[in-house]
Amino acid sequence: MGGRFAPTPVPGYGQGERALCYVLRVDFVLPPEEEGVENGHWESGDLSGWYSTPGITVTVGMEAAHTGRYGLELQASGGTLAFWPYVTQTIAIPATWAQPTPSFLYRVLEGGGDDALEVVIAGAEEAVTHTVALTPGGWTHTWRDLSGFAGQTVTLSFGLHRQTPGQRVYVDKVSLGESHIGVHLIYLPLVLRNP
Ligand SMILES: [Ca+2]
Repeated sequence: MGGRFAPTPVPGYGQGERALCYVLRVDFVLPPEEEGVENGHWESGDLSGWYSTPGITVTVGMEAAHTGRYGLELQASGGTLAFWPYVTQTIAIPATWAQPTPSFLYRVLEGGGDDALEVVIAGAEEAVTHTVALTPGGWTHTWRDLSGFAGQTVTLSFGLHRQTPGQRVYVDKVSLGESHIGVHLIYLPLVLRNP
C-alpha cells in the first residue's frame, strides 16, 4: 500500500479519544482478489514469469519499487531494431471474469519528444494499446477495461514506442484481475512507515 494520507481529528471527540478517531484519507491500489499476472510486483527480484526481447535494457531493482522491495526499470537501448522492444507475459483470462482489468503503476524518470510507454494486450483477434506519454513526474496508476477478452489467452507487453536513447520508466504493481464496481466495505491492517 502506498500513497498519501492526512489524519484529520473528528470533531466532537475529547483529546483522549481523538487518537482513536482519526479519519484517514488514503490513496492506494489493492491487488485483485484473483491475480492473473505472475510476479507483477517484481518481488522475486528478477524477471521470473516474464520474457524480455533484445533491444531494451530491463532491470529489476529496489530503486524502481513503488511498493515492496523491487520494481522494474525500462530503459531504451537506442538501437534501430525493426520492432519496438518489450517485456511480455502470457495470461489466461478466466471466462467467468465479468470485467477483466489490467492495472499498473508507472513513473517516468527521463523522457520527452515523441517516444512513449506502450502497454499492449493482444488477444486472439484484437489488441488494445495503452499509450503513456513520457513526461517525467511521480507515480501514476492506470488501468484498462478488457471486458471483451474474458475467456481468452492474451499477451501483456510493456515497451517503449521508439528507442530514443536515455528514456527511463519505472513500472510496479502490474496486475490483471476482475474489477468489482461499486462501494465496498473493507478492513485493512494499516502500517505507517516513518521516513
Ligand atoms: Ca514491487
